[in-house]
Amino acid sequence: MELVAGRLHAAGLPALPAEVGRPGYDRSALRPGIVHLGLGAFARAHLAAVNDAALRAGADTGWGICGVSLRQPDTRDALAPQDGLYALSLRSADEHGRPRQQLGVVGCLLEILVAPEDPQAVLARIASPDTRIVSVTVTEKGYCHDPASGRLNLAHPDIVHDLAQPQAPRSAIGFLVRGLQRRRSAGLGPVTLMSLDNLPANGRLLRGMVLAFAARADVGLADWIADGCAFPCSMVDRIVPRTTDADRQEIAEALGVRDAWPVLAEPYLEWVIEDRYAAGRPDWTAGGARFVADAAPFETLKLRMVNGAHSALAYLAVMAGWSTVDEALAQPGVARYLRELMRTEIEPTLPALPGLDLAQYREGLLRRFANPALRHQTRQIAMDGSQKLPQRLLDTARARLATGLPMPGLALAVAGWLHYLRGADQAGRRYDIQDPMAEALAERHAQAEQAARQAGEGPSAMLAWTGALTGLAAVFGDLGRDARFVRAVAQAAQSLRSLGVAGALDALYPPPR
Ligand code: CS2
Repeated sequence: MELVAGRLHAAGLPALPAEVGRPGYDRSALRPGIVHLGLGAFARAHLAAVNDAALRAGADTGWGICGVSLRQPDTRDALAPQDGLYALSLRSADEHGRPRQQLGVVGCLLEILVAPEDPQAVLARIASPDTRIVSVTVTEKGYCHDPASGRLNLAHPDIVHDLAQPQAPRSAIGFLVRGLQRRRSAGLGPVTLMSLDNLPANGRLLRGMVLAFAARADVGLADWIADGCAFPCSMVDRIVPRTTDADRQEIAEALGVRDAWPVLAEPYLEWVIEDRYAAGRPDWTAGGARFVADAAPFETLKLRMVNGAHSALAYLAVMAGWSTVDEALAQPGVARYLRELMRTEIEPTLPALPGLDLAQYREGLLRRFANPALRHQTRQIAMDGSQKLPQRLLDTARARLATGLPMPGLALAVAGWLHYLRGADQAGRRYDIQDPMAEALAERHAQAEQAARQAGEGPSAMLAWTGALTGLAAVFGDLGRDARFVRAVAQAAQSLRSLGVAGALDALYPPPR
C-alpha cells in the first residue's frame, strides 16, 4: 500500500525533514563537466555522492554530471520526473544491532541519457566543450576484454558491431572512441577517461581497450588519445547492495515523499585516485577522496582483501543457502575462515603500504561485512565469477605458488565457485548462473562431470573434474597447468562434496574447543 503521497522533486527540497541532507548549492547554475557511462547504483552511491560533497564545499559549477545508461531506460524513467534527484541512504546498526540510516539527497545529476535510444546524444555529450571527464562504471564484463590476458576481445559481438557502426556504438569502449573522434574533428581538447571499476590498474586497462579499438578505427586518433587523454587508475570501495521495494518504502516514509530510485550503501567509503587529469578535476577530497601518485598498492589491497573475501564467501554461501553476507558472517565457521584466509594467505602477498595496520583493516572489513542493515545478497556478489576470479583470487594464488606457499583457503574459495557452477545449492534448489561466459562454463562443467565419471571414484575423480574446469584458460590462464594448484583445488572440492560447506570450513579451520 502506498502510504506516502507526492514525489521527490526540486521544488520540494526545502520541505524535506530537517535531518535529510540536501544539495545546498544552486543546481540551476550547474553545467555537466562529467559524463558518466554506466549509471548504476554504485556510481550514484560513490562518484555522484562524493562529487555532490565537492559541490557543496564550493567546487565550480562546471562539475555537474550527465549520466548515461548503456542498456535500460529504467534509471532515466525513474529519475526524470524527480529532476534527477535521488536519496542516498547510508545504513548501519546501532549498538543493539538496530538498523539506522543517514539520508541525503544528491543533486549533481543533471541529465540522463539512454544510449540505445539515442546514441548520437551520447556522442554529442562526450564531444561537448563542457565535458572534461568521462568516467566509467560498467563492471568487469563491460571492458570487452579477455579476463585472463587483459586484451581487447575483438570477437566480442559489441566490439565487432561498434567497429562496423561508427554512428551508433553499443559498448562503453565504442562510445568513448567515437566520442573522442568527434572531439578531435571539432578541434576540442582531450579529456580524462576515468575507470572506477573493480579491476587492477583500471585506468591502464581502459587505456589499453580504448587504444586497441581506436587503432582499428582511426590510427591518427589513437595517437591523439595516447598523447593527450589521461587515464588515472583508482581504487574504489563502498558496499552498495541492490535497492528493494521494502527499502523504497522505508526511504519514502523517512523523506515524506516517494523516491522511485534511491540507493543504499554502507557509510564507509574509500576512493584513492591518481592525480593525473587532462582537463582539470573537482576537489573530491571534500567528499573523502584521496589523490595519490600511484594507486596500485591500494588496488591490490582492496581487490585481494575486500573483493577476494567477498567472492570467497559468496559461492560457499549461495551453496549453503545463506542469502545475505551478514547471515553468512553470523556462522562462526565463515568468520573464522575469512579471517584466516586473509591473515595467513592473502596478507603475505600484499605490497607494503606504510601506515596501514593490516590487522585493523581485516577486523574492520569483517565488521563491514557483518553490517545487518545492508542485507547484501550473496547472489549479487556471485554474479560474473569468470570476470571476477582472476584479480580477486587467482592472482593471489599465483603469488603464493610463486614462493612455494600453501593456499588451502584460496583453493576452497575456487572450489566453491566450481561447485556453484552446478546451478543447484546443497538443498537442491536451482539458480541461474549469471555470467557472460555462462554457456562456456556450462559446457566445461558437463565435460568435467564426464571426466570425473570416467576416472572412477574418490580423489582421482575430483582431480579429473578439477583439471577439466581449471583448463579453461580464459579464466585460469596458466594456473590450470600448475599441478600444485589443481591438486589443492581438487582436495578442497572433495571436502566440499563429502562434508558440505559448513563441514569443509570446519575441517580447514577447526572450531576452538
Ligand atoms: C562485490 C563488490 O558485487 C561484488 O562483486 O564484491 O561490489 C563490493 O561490494 C565492492 O567492491 C566494495 O567496494
